[in-house]
Amino acid sequence: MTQEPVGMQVSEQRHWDRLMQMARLGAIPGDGVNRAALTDLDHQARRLLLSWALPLGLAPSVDALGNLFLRHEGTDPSLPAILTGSHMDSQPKGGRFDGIWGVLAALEAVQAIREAGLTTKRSIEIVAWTNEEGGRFAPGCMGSMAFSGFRPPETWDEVQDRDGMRFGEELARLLAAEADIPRRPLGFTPFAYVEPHIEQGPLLEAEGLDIGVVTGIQGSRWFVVEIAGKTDHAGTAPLSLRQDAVQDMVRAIAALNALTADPEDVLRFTVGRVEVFPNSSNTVADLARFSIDLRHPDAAVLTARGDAVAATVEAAMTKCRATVTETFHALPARFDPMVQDAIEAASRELGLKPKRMPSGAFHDAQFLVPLCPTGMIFIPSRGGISHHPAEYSSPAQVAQGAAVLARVLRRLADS
Ligand code: HGY
Ligand code: MN
Ligand code: MN
Ligand code: MN
Repeated sequence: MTQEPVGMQVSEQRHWDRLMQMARLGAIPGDGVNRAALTDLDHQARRLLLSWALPLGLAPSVDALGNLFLRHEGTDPSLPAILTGSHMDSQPKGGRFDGIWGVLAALEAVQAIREAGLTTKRSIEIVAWTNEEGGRFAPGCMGSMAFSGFRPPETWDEVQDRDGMRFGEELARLLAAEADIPRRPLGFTPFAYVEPHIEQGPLLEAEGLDIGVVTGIQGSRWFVVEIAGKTDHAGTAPLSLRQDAVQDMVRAIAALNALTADPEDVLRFTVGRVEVFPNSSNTVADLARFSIDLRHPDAAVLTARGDAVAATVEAAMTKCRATVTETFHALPARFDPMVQDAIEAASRELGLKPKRMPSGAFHDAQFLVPLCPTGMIFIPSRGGISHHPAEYSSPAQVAQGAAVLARVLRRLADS
């Protein structure tokens, strides 16, 4: 138990049990999770969350993007609420904590406040954002981007997953399955937003510290590159006459590696998804499609490198035609000092060791920054591992993070 002088009791056992029960939805070998957005597993995870939240008296609601809210009513419901939470969807070969810990920590923190018989002036809304990962439907952060007005909700209706399912149809299926949950308009302005999330990096563990007081998030840009050639017979077509989409893709990626070479090793460049059609060993490919994930903390560098992607790919083409589409652009974000100070103070009050640090991963919080004072609480990730089945934070660490959040929520909700 994390002792709370003010009467709030975060229950380590209850919180851990819920995390492990949720991890069974989409469990994969090695203690991992594969729970993509808008799948039946996602539906089941939302129902499991509701089964814990509704008996507490939290009021559920869902908006047009499927963002799910659970409201703890304050003594003055007219005041802008405190928003807290994260996402429930995972990477295809993800872990048991990325995203979902933030949602369950918010539930645990609000439950600790209510069980202590404490009221708060402002209401507190727990949120589970739709499709943060972008693993099934790219890009990520669709729910928080639509909520914050960054993109209109219909932007992604036609986005398809690898089975040809459309985002708009899958979203409609989810909303139909949750017809029993009251609807709410898309978007509102919170008083503040606090997102608990695992660090997904090695710093806290390496320095023996407990809580990350996140100062900001680096910028991210996603692109999809399509290279169109011509199918040909692998045994008869002369190499000199081929329009081989795979060969030109290889040239394009080599050229992008040169564009993104960075002696300081700050820039991040990832080709995580490659698709080849018709994907037959004895047919020259006429279509190659690959993803680009580019990240840097400096907006100018991210702009310069990202804006050069299309020209770099074009210049690498020998016989094929390339199209480059940008699907995601999140600017570097800086978190509000007031929220950072509240997280640091709560950590120290609990005898924990905090560290101010940036986030290499993007988060829904990035899109709340223009809307309201925003901050994030990190807990350590064992070995810095994430987006991997071995992702792990201990029962004590998840409970400590929830205890810090409970104090931060109370402080903000009474301000
Ligand atoms: O990709 C990211 O940075 C986040 O973890 N989804
Ligand atoms: Mn995440
Ligand atoms: Mn993630
Ligand atoms: Mn995130």
